[in-house]
Amino acid sequence: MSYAAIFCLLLLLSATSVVGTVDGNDSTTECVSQEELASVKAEMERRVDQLHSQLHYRQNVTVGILKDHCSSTNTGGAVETGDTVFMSTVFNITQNDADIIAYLEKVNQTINERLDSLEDSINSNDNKAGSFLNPAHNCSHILHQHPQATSGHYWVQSSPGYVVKMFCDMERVCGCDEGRGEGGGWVRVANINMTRPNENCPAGFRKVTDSGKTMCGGQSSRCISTTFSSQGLLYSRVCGKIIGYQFGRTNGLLQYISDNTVSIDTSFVDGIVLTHGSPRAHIWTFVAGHDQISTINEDCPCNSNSFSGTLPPYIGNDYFCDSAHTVNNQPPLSYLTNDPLWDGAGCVSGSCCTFNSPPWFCKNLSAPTTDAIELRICLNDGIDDEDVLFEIVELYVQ
Ligand SMILES: [Ca+2]
Ligand SMILES: [Ca+2]
Repeated sequence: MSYAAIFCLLLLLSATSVVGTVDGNDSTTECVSQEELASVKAEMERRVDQLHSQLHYRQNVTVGILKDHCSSTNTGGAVETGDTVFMSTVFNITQNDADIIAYLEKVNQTINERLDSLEDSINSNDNKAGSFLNPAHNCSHILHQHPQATSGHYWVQSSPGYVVKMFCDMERVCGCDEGRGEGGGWVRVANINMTRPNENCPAGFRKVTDSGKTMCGGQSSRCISTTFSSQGLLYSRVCGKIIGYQFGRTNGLLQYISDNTVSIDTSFVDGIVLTHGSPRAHIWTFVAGHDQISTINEDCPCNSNSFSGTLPPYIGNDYFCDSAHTVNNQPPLSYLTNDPLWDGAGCVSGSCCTFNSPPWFCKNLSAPTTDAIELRICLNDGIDDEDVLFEIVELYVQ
């Protein structure tokens, strides 16, 4: 390989992010295999050594030695000291090609800066679990090996032979665990926060701004879906929260209560449904009840003992239910941004919007899986009549 080609390759290596941070709704998944990693590392180290020795040589070798070298490899033209001599030697070009030499010098400098940076990065993290060169099985593994590890981005092994950088929460993020020894080590797989500037909704979801709130809403009379990959990580627990808003006259679980043949695959609820796998396995449902205080079947099931509906067996008790309406009449057709859904706050007397202690849910799955988590907003009427919107989605697996 020619020096020019090596320099080009080095530039490419140092200028390109070979791996990406995967987080939340970032659909860009860039992985690199262990073999590729080891190969890149070995090549980096070899070239760092090579480049450093070349630079050392360039800086210290005497003009006499260079003259000898050039006279045997070049056309025997006059040589000068320093960089020009080095470049004319290495690239077999004449020192008169000043522009080329200046350009190559610039390239050379850029490569060195980036190699130094890479070298620092490699050396500083070499032996820690969850580092670039020592990826962990999962976040819990890191916490087990380093009980004082703090929350942040770590390298974990995803599908066999591949690693990916993910956010590990080392605290009891969802409050699912009693103590740090047992808790922590959750991998964040979804992180949408519409209060951040320029945050986008997943494809297909309506981006709505009203009363200073930016939200992601559904579509008329159906479920719309997005998925969050586990990056191949095996998990058996899911926790997280969704903070949402209500528009108009949502009807809770009325669709299922009216027709108990309605399956998990259709709009059995006005709300948000989390599932995994195919066929869908239920994780958690976020029900948007009609209002907080009436006792009809379109309100939250826990609002009153007089609730007469049968809940979908596929959701069991794994749900939150909330409404932003606090009066028992026809709510206005507007966005109710003054009272977020599923936050466990703003609950009026008689309401059960604290059922299951929102905002954080914790779910133990029946079996470990690597499935992506699917989020659907489901509505059974038009968005001129009702909508369910989310502002924040945070999901973790362990
Ligand atoms: Ca409805
Ligand atoms: Ca609330």
